[in-house]
Amino acid sequence: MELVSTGPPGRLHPDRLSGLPPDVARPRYDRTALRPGIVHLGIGAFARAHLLVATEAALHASGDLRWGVVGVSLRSPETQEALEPQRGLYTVAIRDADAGGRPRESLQVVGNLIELLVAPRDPAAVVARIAHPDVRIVSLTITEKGYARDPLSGGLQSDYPDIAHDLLHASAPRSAIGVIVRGLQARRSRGLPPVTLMSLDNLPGNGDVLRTLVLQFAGRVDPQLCEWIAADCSFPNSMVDRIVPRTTDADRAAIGARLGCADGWPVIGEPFFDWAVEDRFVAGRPEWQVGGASFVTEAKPFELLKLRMVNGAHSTLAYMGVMAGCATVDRAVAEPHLRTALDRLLRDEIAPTLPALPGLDLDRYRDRLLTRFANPALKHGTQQIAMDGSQKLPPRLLGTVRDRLHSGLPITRLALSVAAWLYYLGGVDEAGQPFIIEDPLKKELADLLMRAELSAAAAGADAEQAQRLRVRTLIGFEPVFGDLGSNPAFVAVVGRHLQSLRQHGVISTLRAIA
Ligand code: CS2
Repeated sequence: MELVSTGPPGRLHPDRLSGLPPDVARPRYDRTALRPGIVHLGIGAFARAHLLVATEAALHASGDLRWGVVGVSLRSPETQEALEPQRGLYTVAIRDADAGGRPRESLQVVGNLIELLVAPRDPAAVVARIAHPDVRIVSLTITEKGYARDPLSGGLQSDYPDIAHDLLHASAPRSAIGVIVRGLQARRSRGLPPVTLMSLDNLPGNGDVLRTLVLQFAGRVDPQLCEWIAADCSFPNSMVDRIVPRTTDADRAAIGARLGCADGWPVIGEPFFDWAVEDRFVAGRPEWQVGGASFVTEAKPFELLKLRMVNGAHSTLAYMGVMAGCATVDRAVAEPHLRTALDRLLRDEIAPTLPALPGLDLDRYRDRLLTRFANPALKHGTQQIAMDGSQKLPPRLLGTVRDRLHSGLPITRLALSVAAWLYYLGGVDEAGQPFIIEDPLKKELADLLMRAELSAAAAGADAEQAQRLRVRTLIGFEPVFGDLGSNPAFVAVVGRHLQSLRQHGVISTLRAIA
């Protein structure tokens, strides 16, 4: 008699799917027939709560099983280690509260993740996957810092250690751009058709950014490869939106209890889902519209809307929230002064910079955004959003600042968001609790803060002059602020806010500019 495997004891596993509670959604297609149509680089929580959920809906609706996902981690083996024993199955928990404020949650086990690779462990396997005949799309969620993009020129940072390594060594690439180009090189040398390269990161023109970097890298490797990629592969821009807080051990325990078996890495998300993607797929795509995607001719206006409204507001709440002792976003927006200030920032300074989009009601968008932030079931950590500020400020806040300065419009509230980041970089909240700053430019930022203090001290007893020097030094940091450092109006207003934050704290400062 053949033994039926049930996987590791008590663990989510294909053999346990039929025994899950009836209210847990699960794959209704033959998982064993899935083909590896998509290679996704950066298989973290966001992709698993967004792209893969839309892909699951498409698989259910169309029965087209060419769109299984190969998930690649570019750094840590944690996702693979958690999901391999589950054969790639994992749970998505969608959480909000009912009208009475009681938390509610719906669970779905997603089945389209068919293989997990860890690039540092086996880079050749990742390159081989991209060069697999069944693969049609390579997608990415590698966060802003994963692109190795020079903040000033917008081009490839070729002295970035992983890029420098990947340019020199054809095998064993480490960077996302290196992995992609080596994968495309292998495809071309095997005579395989081109693929679509799709960035899902929070960058304006994310597809265009990816295209520039990939072509620059490929041009250094082989000009003919570069021409082939430029002519035959496509790089659609896209806007993605779903709040996905980091999974905690308490989430794992609660979800495991509902499933009746353990899930090593479930993901949490809000009910809201938005995805506008340019319909430029050279080798086909899943029917993602059934999972909530809109196919558009131009995604940039949607990206601008989302980055400036959702992410600009998020970063503002994060820096002010951390400093004022609000550990989660819902607690930050429950603070009346913060909520009012955020509402006015969105309405008065951000919304007027956005291009009109047919059918979009910005007031409703703003109201819905504040409701999303108030979701008490998400427990989205302000520190999680606060990380990588040097990468996030330019696309989220500084573009808006530039547009308004260019039109001679006031930037009082935007400048306060910028000052809140500088205030946060001090590393101690208003209750005196120190915290760790996570940022790829952490060392540069620490040096900068030190330089700012030294120049302030050198200015002697005049406190105002010292403050001006401090702020000028900080805003003179070109990788973040670019030319804004030489704009006296910007420097002056950020300086005033920073001084107020340091002297009176977040809430009193907000009260004063109400
Ligand atoms: C957040 C985003 O962590 C962050 O920086 O602002 O991840 C945000 O939750 C998503 O972009 C929402 O779509």
